[in-house]
Amino acid sequence: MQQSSTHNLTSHWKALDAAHHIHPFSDAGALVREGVRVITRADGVYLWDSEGHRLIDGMSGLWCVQVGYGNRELADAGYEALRTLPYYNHFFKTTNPYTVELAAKLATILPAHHKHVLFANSGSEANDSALKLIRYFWNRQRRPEKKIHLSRDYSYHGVTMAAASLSGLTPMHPQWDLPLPGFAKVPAPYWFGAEAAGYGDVAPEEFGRMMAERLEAKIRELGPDRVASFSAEPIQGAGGLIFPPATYWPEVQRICRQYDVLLHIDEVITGFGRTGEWFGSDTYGIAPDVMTMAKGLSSGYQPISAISLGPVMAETILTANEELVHGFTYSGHPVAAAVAVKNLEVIEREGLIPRVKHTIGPYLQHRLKEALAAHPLVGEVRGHGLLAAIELVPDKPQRRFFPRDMDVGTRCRNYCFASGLVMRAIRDTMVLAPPLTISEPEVEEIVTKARDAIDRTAKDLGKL
Ligand code: PXG
Repeated sequence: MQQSSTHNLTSHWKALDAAHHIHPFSDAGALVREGVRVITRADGVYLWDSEGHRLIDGMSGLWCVQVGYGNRELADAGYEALRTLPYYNHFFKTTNPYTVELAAKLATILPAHHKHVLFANSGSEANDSALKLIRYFWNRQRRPEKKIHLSRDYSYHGVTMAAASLSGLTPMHPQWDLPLPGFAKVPAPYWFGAEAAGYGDVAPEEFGRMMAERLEAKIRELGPDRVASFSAEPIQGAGGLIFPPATYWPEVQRICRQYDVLLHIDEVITGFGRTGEWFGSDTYGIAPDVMTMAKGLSSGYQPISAISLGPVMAETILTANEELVHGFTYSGHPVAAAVAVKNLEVIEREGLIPRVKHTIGPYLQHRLKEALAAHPLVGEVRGHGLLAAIELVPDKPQRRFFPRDMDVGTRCRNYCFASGLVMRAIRDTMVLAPPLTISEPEVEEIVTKARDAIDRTAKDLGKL
């Protein structure tokens, strides 16, 4: 590289990116026209781009950097494993210290007596694997007709053929002729959107029960003998941060038990302290039959995911007396496992989870409500732990939305970026999920910048 200034390097990288790199979830033509931002460095809760601009990362990357960027201990753990055992697999009656340590550590923190795990490399692979294990379970139980996988509208479970089929975000389907056969959806417990969706002005508790009843009705409609599983995030993340009313999960669990439907909980976003407990299942008192996790497992420092099994599924698989014909080249990769072990140690030693539960989580929620709940553009500020959402709406007293083509959320997101804040827009819901290590002054910076971006958006719309 001959370029002497950062600016020259920036245009060099942008040109290479435009020429050769296809981005996830992006319009390639528009990206080339509008250009990309080159992120070159990160530390704590901050990112820097190639032109030296600093951004505060209100999203922990993609909901994953629990311990913040630049953690030296995680880097050293990875380096040590890279030098000692950069790769080996688990196929030929072999294992390695890093992977077994991680499995054993997970067994001490997982909910609902989960003591066995399989490893994969992404949330999508974990969910794909979970569905295969569910199918295998029912085959072993000699109930092969139980094959339908239920999940919810607005859910996000990943992009493989099965995980995208499971996902309820409808734009994920038409380009790929999905969902595959054998997938069905039920509505999400999205109380803020209930009125706009035609459910009327129901109280959250009542709405939680109504949505659980929808699950029961769907199981009866399809036939309990045909329904294999219900997959759900404890709190729906990429679908717009949907926090279920308190009445929802107890009813859903009762229904799954009553109809012999396996409960698959997707903890890819809600795991590893995000809600102030190890898992969202702990927060909501959920006992999953099978659970999937990724992201915060390694704080995103390495690609690794896991599938854990409760006693019922574990017993069936462990006593099958036949080869389980599944596994990836990189299942339980030693370097990724070493980083994940260190990550869990840091989360525990630094008390990050009690911090989310008792101090920094409540602080973020309180400050966002204080700064934004009365704002004329804001319909609701909701959150739990270090997950928060701000609904931008046209008429404050009513739970109604802007027309989609106004793209109010994107406008606000662009103002955030311009002022050095990464805040995600999901439709017109602004979303925050900062690192678990964030300090109070850093929360203040997010709140000030978010408020400023929402003010500017409101002014554009003639609402301020
Ligand atoms: N389950 C959940 C709940 C997720 O949030 C996945 C599975 C898939 O994980 P992988 O590692 O295969 O990407 C996810 C991923 C967003 C966004 O913009 C969210 C995710 C991924 C990319 C973007 O909110 N979540």
